[in-house]
Amino acid sequence: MTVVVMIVVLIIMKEKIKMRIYVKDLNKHLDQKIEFSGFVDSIRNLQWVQFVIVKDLTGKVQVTIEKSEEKNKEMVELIESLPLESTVKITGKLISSPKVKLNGMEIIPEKIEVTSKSEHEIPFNYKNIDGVNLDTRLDYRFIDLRSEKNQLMFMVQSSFIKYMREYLYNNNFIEIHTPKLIGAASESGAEVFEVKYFDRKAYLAQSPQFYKQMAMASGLEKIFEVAPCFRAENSNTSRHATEFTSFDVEFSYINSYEDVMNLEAEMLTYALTKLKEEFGEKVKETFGLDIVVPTLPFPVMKLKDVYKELEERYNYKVPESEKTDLTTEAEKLSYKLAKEKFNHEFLFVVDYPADKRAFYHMRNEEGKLQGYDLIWRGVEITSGAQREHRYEKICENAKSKGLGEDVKFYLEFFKYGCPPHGGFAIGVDRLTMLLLDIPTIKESQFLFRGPNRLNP
Ligand code: AMO
Repeated sequence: MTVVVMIVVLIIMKEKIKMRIYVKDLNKHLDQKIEFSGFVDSIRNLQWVQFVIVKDLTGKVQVTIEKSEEKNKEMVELIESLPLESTVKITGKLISSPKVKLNGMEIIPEKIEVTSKSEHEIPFNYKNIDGVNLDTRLDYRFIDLRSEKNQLMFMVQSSFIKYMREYLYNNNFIEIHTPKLIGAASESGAEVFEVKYFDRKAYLAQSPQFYKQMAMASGLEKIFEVAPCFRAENSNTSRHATEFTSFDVEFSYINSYEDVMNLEAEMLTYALTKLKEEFGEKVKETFGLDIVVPTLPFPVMKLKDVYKELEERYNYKVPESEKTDLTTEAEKLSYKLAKEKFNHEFLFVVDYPADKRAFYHMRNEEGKLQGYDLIWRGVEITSGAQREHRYEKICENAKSKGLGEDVKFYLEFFKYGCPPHGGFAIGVDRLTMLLLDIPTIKESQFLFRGPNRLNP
C-alpha cells in the first residue's frame, strides 16, 4: 500500500516539477512537445521562414517558424522586432531534421513567450572582443560572461574544485568554514583590510592559516576550506587580486613537509586526470590547448639551484640580495627549466631562507625551513609547509618576528597538545588562469577585485 502511495506521489511530483531541458539533453526528447528556455542568440528572417537560434549554457538549438502559416502570424511579428539577447520560453515540438546543421534537429514552436526583452544595442559584442577594452568588459562582466569561452572557463573551474574536493573526501578530509571577520591582523599584519566593527576595529582574513591550524589542535586531523582571502596589497599585476579564492588544506601526524608536497601533487594529478576526461575535448576545441596530466612525483629543486641553473642555461643573473625568493622573471624562466630538465609543468621549490618566510613554518635542527612553493607554468600557485607545532619554538619564532599581542590567541593552540601537522594553500583564480592560458587574473576571476576595482 505505502509503495503504491509513494509511486503515485512521485508521478504527481514529476508532473508538477518540470525540470528544465538543456540543449545537451534534447536528443532524449525527439518527437515530443517540449518547453525550452534560453537567450536569443541570432535571428535569420528570410522571405518564407524565420530561424531563431536559442542558446543555453550547454549549446544552441534552432527554432523554425514557417511564415506562410496563418497560426504563426503572431509569432512571426514578435520575432521581427525581437532584440537579440532577450530571453524566451518556447513551447513546441522537437523534431529530427538531418538538414539542420545545428544538432540535426529543430523546434517547431506553437508559442513563444518573451521572458525578458533586451535593449537592441548591447554595451559590446561579447562574441568578438577584439579591440574591446578590458575595463569595458569588466564593467559589464555579466555580458562578458555570456561568451562560450567564459562559460566553459567557469564550468571547468567548478569541476577542478569538485575533483580536488573529491580527492580529499576520498582521503578522510572534512570541509570546514572559518571566519573571515577577525579581531587581530593574521599572518604578518601588514596587508590587511580594516573594517569598522561596531565600536571597534576588525580585519578581513588574509588567510585561514591560524584557524586551519586550530582545527589540528582540535583533533580534526584532516581539513580543507575553499573560501575568500583578502589582501590589502596595492599590486597591479596579472596575478594579484585584493580578494581571491583560496583552496586551503591542513592535516595532522605528518613526518615532514615532503608529506605535504606529496599530498598536494597527488591531489592535483587526480583532479587534472578527471578534468581531462570531462573537459579535454571541449577545452581543446574552445581554447586550442591540452589539459596536461602531470606525472608523479613532481620535481623538486632548491631555491639556490634554481638560480644557478637559470644563470647557466639562460644567462639570467640577479644580485645575491634578490635571491631570497623567486623574482617574477625567475618564476617565468623556471617553467622553461622544469620543461627542459624534468619534462614537467610543475616545480616544487624548497630551501627558502628561513628568516624570509612566515614564522609558523617549521625550521629543522639546522635552522632550515621546512616549507615550499609550487610553481606551475611559471607562476607560484601554492605556499605550503610543515608547521611549527612545539609551543616553545613557535613562541620563539613569533618573538623573533616581533609578533606579540596579535598572535597570543594563536600561540594558545599549541599549549594543550597539538599534533605535528602541515598544509598548503592554492590560489584558485591563478589555477584557472594557468590551466586555460588566460592572460590575467582579471579574466579568470568571476568578478575581479583589485586596487582600482570594486565594482560591479
Ligand atoms: P600565500 O600568501 O603564499 O600563502 O598564498 C597562497 C596562494 O594564494 C594565492 N595568492 C593570491 N592569488 C591572487 N591574488 C593575490 N594577491 C594572492 N596572494 C596569494 C597564490 C599563493 O600561492 N597561509 C599560506 C598558505 C599555507 O601555508 O597554507 C598563504 O596564505 O596562489
